[in-house]
Amino acid sequence: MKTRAAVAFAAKKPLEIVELDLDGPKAGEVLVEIKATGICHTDYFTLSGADPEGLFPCVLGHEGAGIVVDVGAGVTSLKKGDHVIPLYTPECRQCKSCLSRKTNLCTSIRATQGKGVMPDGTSRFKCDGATVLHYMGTSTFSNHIVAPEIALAKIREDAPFDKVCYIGCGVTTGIGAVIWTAKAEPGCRAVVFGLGGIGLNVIQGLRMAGAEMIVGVDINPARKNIAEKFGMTHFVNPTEVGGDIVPYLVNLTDGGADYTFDATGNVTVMRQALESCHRGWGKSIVIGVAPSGAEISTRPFQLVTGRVWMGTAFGGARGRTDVPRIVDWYMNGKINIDDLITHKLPLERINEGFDLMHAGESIRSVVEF
Ligand code: NAD
Ligand code: AHE
Ligand code: ZN
Repeated sequence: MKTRAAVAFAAKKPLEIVELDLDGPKAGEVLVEIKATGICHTDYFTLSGADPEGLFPCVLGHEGAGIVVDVGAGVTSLKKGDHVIPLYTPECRQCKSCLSRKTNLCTSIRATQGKGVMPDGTSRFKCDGATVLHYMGTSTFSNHIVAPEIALAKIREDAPFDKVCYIGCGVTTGIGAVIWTAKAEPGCRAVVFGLGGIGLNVIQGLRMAGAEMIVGVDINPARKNIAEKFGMTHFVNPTEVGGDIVPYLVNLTDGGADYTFDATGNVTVMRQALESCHRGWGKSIVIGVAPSGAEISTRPFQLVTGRVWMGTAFGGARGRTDVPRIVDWYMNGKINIDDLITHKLPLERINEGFDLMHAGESIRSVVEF
């Protein structure tokens, strides 16, 4: 079939809207019509050329929602007409990682996913006869995709696509980092670095967890009002703090935070986040994705004295199990998504979504097909 997609033909180039050929679903695969997709900073990270796994040409996008159009042989858990959210972290429930119950990082198709192909080693996309690669197993910047059954969460049919697409990454990553990775408890004190599409969901998760103090740190002063609306109790602009931000935050949190979160992708900030944790028990959670070659560092003393450095992918969520629950939270008014979707764009204007992100004007831009 033919479909319309925003294709990244090369790093650092604007996406081009083209008609692609899409092969139908093979065994274990599903054809989905994508109705809406968010634009996450990670899409920009890959487009910028900083992603060591970035391959071109490809169809970016990993924050979508849509409707099942067709299923391949052997697919049992989904049927035509089901509403779904594609999962860049699948949940096969059979691999060593899924069975361990210690991680959400299903490993069953990670190798082929990272090479931009389906589990059989081939791509379903073509442009004028030439292969175009998938991205994160999702490629939600295409109006239609093929994805493995295990990489699709079935969701309720009354959930609006233009809002719940954000659960495909940002909402789940931010809230999950608090409740599943940090396991933050009522009364805790936390610092969130980076108040964008992910960090504001960390703040929302901390409020849900009953945090007593939620400090937000961002170089963009425009983030203060929206972060307060989501539960931030104190705002810190590092450019306004004279000198090192770490002692400032340690003092503000009375000895250091119980939990800190990096949602910037900046390795200097990641170190500040670790060192702003409380001696003896503070946990620092790395969410941000950093460029090829970037490394984190600190004095081992920081860890010897009890701070814990950890990371999270997709907030520790097990997609097929947890994503439908998060959709319910949204539909029941337990979480706020609407106020974070600041811009809506048609596919033809998708590059403006990246411009708005860079200008610090958008929290999330959503493309509707
Ligand atoms: P975003 O662009 O919406 O937000 C980033 C925020 O960080 C902005 O508000 C920006 O002003 C702020 N910032 C930048 N530099 C800063 C600094 N030095 N100090 C303080 N604040 C600073 O991006 P996003 O979509 O929220 O993504 C955030 C990061 O999380 C990215 O690195 C992204 O790739 C990553 N990410 C990781 C996962 C995961 O599963 N681990 C999931 C989604 C996104
Ligand atoms: N290809 C990148 C990896 C980037 C990365 O860590 N991605 C996160 C999701 S970011 C979503 O916005 C993730 O899921 N990581 C686990 C995994 O298996 O990739 C690189 O840096 O190599
Ligand atoms: Zn993302």
